Amino acid sequence: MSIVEQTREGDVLVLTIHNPPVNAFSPGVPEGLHAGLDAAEGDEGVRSVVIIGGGRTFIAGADIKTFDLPREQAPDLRGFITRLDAFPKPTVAAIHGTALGGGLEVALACTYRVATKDAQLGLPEVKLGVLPGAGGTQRLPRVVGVPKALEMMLSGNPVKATEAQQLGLVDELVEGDLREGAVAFARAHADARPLPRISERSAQADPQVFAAAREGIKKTHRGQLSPGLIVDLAEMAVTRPFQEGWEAEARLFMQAKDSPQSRGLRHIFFAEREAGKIPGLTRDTPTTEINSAGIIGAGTMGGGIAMNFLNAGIPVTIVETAQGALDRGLAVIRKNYENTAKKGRMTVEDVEKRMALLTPTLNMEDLADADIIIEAVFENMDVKKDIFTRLDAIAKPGAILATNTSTLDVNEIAAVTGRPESVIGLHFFSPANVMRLLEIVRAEKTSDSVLATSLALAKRIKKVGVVVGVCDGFVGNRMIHRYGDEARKLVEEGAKPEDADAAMNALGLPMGPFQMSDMAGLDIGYAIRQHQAKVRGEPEPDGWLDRIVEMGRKGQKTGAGIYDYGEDRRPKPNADVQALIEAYRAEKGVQPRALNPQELTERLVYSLVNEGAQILDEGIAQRAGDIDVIYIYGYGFPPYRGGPMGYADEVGLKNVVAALEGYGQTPAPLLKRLAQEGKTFAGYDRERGQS
Ligand code: T1G
Repeated sequence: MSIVEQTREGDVLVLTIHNPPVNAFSPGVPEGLHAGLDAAEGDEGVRSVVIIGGGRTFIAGADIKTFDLPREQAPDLRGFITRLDAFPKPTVAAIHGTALGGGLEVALACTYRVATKDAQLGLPEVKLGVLPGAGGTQRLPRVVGVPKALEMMLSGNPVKATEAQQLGLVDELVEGDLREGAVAFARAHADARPLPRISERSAQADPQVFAAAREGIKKTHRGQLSPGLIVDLAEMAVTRPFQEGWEAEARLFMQAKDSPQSRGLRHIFFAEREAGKIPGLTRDTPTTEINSAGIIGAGTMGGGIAMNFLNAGIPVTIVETAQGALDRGLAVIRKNYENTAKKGRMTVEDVEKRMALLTPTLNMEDLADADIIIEAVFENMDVKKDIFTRLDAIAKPGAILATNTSTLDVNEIAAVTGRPESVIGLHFFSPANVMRLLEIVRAEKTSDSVLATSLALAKRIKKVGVVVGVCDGFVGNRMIHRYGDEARKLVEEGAKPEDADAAMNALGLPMGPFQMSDMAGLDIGYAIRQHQAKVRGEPEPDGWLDRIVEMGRKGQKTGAGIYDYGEDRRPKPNADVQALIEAYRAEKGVQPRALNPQELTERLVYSLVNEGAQILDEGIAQRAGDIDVIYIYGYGFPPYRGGPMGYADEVGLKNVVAALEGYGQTPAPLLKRLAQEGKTFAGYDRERGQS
């Protein structure tokens, strides 16, 4: 079957696109559509045309995989749209699933648009660091008005077909069979003349709208290129003739597409999808249905984890050791929901529906029938071993036994049970009901079925699941510990904490290393450093940051940590802390020196890259792309920078190695080798069939 199938329905020609999974505008699609238009144009018996997607959706956009093809090899979406816009017979876009990006742009160049009511229409290009490059910036404002068009193009979020109809973006909602409805609509409008063309309309707007949009993106899209270009093009849709805006759009699209930011965002788009692919796991790998969950611990983590299941409609039995702790845990969950309801993001009924799915208990035996049990108690190996020993006797056969540990050895925990194949790590990030990252820690004996079930569960509870191996800190925290070590060293050498934070803020991270430590709680890092020193048989740490904790300054939660925090919770440098740092340097005989933003940025980011390379080499992470996904969703690394490994690829691994060596540091062997071979981390992933 051709990638675009032509079917005559009387005097209507139906062009059906068959390019699974999402009917992207890939090579072959424009050719097939042009052939369809040729057939329609050349046949007097055809009075109108329907364009419809086969399978689950309309065209979901240009084929992102073709962005870096030489121009002459890339599908010519603009050329097709130019022809479609001028086509002499009525054309109808029949939309189901998603009409996104170039897909919506094709629909906008049709005479009419009909859709099923649950279809979604949007221009998400900004999420890829580009802009609607096939007429969207010029046609959408002419249909829905400039404010709505700007909202859609800058957020990248789709609208439902019901709203699209109210906006005039969809001409008719089709109940029942979309194809039949579209053919009937095409037949009924076959004589419409002159053909209504969006490109012939004009758009009006108060110039203030653009000034406000430019102000807004300074906050919502700090440091990004394409949002400003989108505003400029939307303004041209109002102030300039269509053709001029259309041509400017092509130029600015290429500028955005060739930017490091777009390369970073496209890398993350595919990396996020690759992360869910595990060699050996296929669609046939057996999985178990998760219809109930048990959670041990109703503290911050346990409560947050529970909310993810309740939000997905999965009943939860939550266990604590004392009634007070249990009551407090439930109260926090309810409060979180009530706050969300106050913001209008859920109804009071939703709150009650979720709370009704939650069963508190003091008896672990009440977890006997749970399909999955997640332990979320104090980070202590003996406590966890005791719990898993008891769980082994309580949980039903086939139940998944998961630990939420953030660093401890999952193999050691599994070993106390008689069912290590059912044990896995599910490392949620705090706040667990908000952070989307879930590190799925595959222990040596974890079965494929338990792993596949955990990956499916991650999707169901709207988490980005990334499979990692067992080591101290797995992937994210192991790297962040190195990053924290480097940050403390920078201060020892002469930097102010606020300089290091400013360097990371400038790179696009919402928080630098010290802002993050203060938020997490300095005592947590302190305890981890003590634990690691003990495990390694090293002397008790006594760094400047340890001394701050010993002063009782534990971070935001005590209103004072590295910084002071007032009512506005904004970090303010503290003179005593600065004095302690200076005294510490003197005691260690360090002559402080000025460190410029470049050194601060390179040493902080490359500490992540270097540890990431080592983690990759050890097989603790499957892909460099997985590490990037972890840092985007777990640590706020800006997606338009591509994650730490993607950023290193953009800088060039040779330059990263030279910088590390320049700072007297030792590049990880894999990093050194790839740099010497002129390779990239992305290429390394591809070489190993991992992307
Ligand atoms: N191009 C190439 N591959 C795509 C693709 C696309 N546009 N969209 C999805 N895929 C692949 C994806 O990598 C995955 O591959 C499979 O399809 C299923 O995707 C000129 C320039 C449509 C809502 O940004 O938002 O048009 O892993 O897992 O969860 O102005 O895919 O199976 O090998 O995401 O059901 C604009 C991006 C492009 C839409 C479906 N369009 N896609 O979600 O499936 S730029 C987009 C999505 C553009 C024009 C500009 C989602 C989806 P694999 P999936 P899903």
